[in-house]
Amino acid sequence: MTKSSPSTTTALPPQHSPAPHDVRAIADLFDMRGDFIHAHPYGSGHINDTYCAAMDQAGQRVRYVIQRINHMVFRKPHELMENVDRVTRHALAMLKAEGHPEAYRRTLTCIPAHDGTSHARDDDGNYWRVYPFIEGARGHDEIHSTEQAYQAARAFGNFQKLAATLGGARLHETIPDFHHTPKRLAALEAAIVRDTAGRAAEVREEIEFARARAGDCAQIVSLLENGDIPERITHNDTKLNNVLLDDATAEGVCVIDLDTTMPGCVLYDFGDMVRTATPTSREDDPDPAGIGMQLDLFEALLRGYLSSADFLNEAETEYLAFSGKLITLEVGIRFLTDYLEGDVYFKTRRPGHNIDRCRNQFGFVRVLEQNMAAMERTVREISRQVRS
Ligand code: ADP
Ligand code: GN1
Ligand code: MG
Repeated sequence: MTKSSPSTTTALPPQHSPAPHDVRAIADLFDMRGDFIHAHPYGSGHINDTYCAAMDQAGQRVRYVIQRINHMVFRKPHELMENVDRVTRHALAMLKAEGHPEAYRRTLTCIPAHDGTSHARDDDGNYWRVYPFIEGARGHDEIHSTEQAYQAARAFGNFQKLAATLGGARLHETIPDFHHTPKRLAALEAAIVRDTAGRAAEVREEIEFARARAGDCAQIVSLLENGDIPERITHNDTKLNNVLLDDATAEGVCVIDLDTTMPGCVLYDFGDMVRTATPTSREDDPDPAGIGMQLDLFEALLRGYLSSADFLNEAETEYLAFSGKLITLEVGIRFLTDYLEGDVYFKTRRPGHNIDRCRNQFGFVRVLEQNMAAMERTVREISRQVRS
């Protein structure tokens, strides 16, 4: 079964977005080698402010992504951009070394600011960066075929494989403890106590749902702590719309949104693919009652991921099925926490958006629990096939 309604990323600005920025003035801070034509808000990311800008370069129209880094979320933008710069330069060097004919379409590359650095600050203290717009490909909020699932997962696996060859110092942790699920649960408990927005009483059921799964929250973190699972460089935000698939062939062309690329655990990356690619409803569907899980897409993700991520150890392989449930639980906990805190972290486009998202995620956790045995069987079968 595949999803029916076509949907790619939308261009709607979020409800509480700041007044539109003067993107022409921002473009002027960078070495764009062109004349500004226009820009509009772009994509459906929950964190940064993203614009698609058209420039005239000596008579040729060229598009760029101009992005404001959300520095309330990423408290050290310099460190973040140092990571992005290192990872993207490394990717470009590898692509060029293998003689790839479209190296600049296969990785993000930073357009330098006039001082040669990879980002610039505006007069309001905002941090900005510019990437070439990857043409002929797009990020999807939902997918429609097993081929798309396979290709997306293969691209994220390739990204991890490439990151493993990055030399030099350990990458900065752009958000400390980003996937420390027990600490996410502790943050929820603290938000319940503060009850800043006076909403705790209306979400008792969701709070109990999360508390009942405290044991699950600790699972991967303890395997990391006891060394059964190694630390690797991971992407940490592998939702489906963070990989651009070729419009014509569905091939995973470019992994984007590198803000959380840092030391982590591969399972959270695979899990987030499961969370975003296999449900039958969207992340913010307010009615999770009818939500289902598409096992054929799970199998395709697995095949795609294992086709490139050929370095997994036994424990990593064993927890692939569980990882989808864990990150769905974690993201649901984060939406619930943000709802209690008055919607300060994730962009929201309507009142109650975060609690709708939370209910959807928790609904999907239940569905994954019901499907766990089948998913584990699939992992055993496919990993045996891939290894032999
Ligand atoms: P956020 O952190 O807010 O999710 P992203 O970096 O994921 O921001 O960008 C938001 C959206 O913009 C993406 O989902 C994708 O659709 C689009 N996008 C980002 N970078 C590019 C790019 N270089 N080329 C084409 N589209 C892009
Ligand atoms: C955010 O930036 P975006 O929209 O790709 C969030 C992820 C969540 C996701 C939930 C830095 O991802 O961690 O899983 O929303 N990114 C950050 O959709 O918090
Ligand atoms: Mg994104």
